[in-house]
Amino acid sequence: MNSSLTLKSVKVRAVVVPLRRPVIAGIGRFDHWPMILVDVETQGGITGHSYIAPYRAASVPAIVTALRDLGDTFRNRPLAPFDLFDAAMKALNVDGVTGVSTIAVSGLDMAVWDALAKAANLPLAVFLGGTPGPNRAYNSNGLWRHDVATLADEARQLQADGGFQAMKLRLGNVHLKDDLAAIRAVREGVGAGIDLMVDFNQALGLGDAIRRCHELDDQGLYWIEEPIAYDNVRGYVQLAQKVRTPLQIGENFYGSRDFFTFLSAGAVHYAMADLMRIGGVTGWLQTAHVAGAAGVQLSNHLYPEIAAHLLRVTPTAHWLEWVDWANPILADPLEPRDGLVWTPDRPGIGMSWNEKNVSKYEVPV
Ligand code: SMN
Ligand code: MG
Repeated sequence: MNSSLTLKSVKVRAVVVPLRRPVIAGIGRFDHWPMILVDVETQGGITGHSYIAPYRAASVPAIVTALRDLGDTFRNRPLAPFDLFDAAMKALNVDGVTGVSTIAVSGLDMAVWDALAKAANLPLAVFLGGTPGPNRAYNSNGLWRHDVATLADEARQLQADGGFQAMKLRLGNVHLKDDLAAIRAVREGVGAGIDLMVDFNQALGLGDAIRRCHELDDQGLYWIEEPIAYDNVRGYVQLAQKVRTPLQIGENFYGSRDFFTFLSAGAVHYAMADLMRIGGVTGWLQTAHVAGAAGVQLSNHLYPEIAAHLLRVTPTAHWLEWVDWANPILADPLEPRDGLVWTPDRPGIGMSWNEKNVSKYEVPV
């Protein structure tokens, strides 16, 4: 083994960047976007980068502590992501294999894969056996549960900002008429031809969800996302049997086993994986191959910079969720064109920090 490909140290910093449009959804309101920046330094001098966006600023210290501990634990270990993933999950087993444990392991894992692909001088997608190329994307940068009067304009902006023909609207109003008004406003803004996904962010109880999904079934929606609590397997099984519009779930799955649990119960139409919860690149690959075997189409949740590589090696790759929230701290942000996000033709994930802005937004941890 090339001894330069060993882990020397893990540097962890935190930033809080402003959001152009506050995130307002069934799970809460977020005005700023905290991110933990992970730099895995290797003996050979190559540094791998990743970031974790844990929504809540108050959650940052716990994840940073876990990441620093993983860095100390695996100092001088070979940069072998499968082995590190396995050892790290086992080490954190006593804290439970969801939540902070998986989030920290995911951050380490993505940066390790980045360093390895950089050592091979290949974009991550190529390192993993695929090709760089276009990913069909929907714009998720807005259409939160704001005042309905703002939605048509915002939809037009989302369409223009990258040539998108698909976008996601957040629903979960108390009354059906308000959800219908929101759908109507978006279509007034950008026409009926776009693919419109809707996301309830777990806002409904099971009975209300059955009712609301039926009421929306003739709206021509592309998918209905997370109508009920994310971990209600039995509820999703019942919904999956009853609704005509495909359901989308998975952004809150912790690890590939959660996906397998929902899949084998018959709860999944479409699936998505969030890189900080699914287990980074390693967890994504495990999940993607189970999804491939099942023929279930897989999208990403957030982290478009990494998804632009991983969807290229996903047998049932579906949509790339485009958000630009990390752009302020990135040196080379991705630029969607014609509704497509291309894999960057740079070694590794192809993501480096805009250090000037990192200093500007850095918070102590
Ligand atoms: C979402 C909610 C909250 C923060 C980020 C993203 C949403 C989505 O569930 O699927 O985009
Ligand atoms: Mg969602």
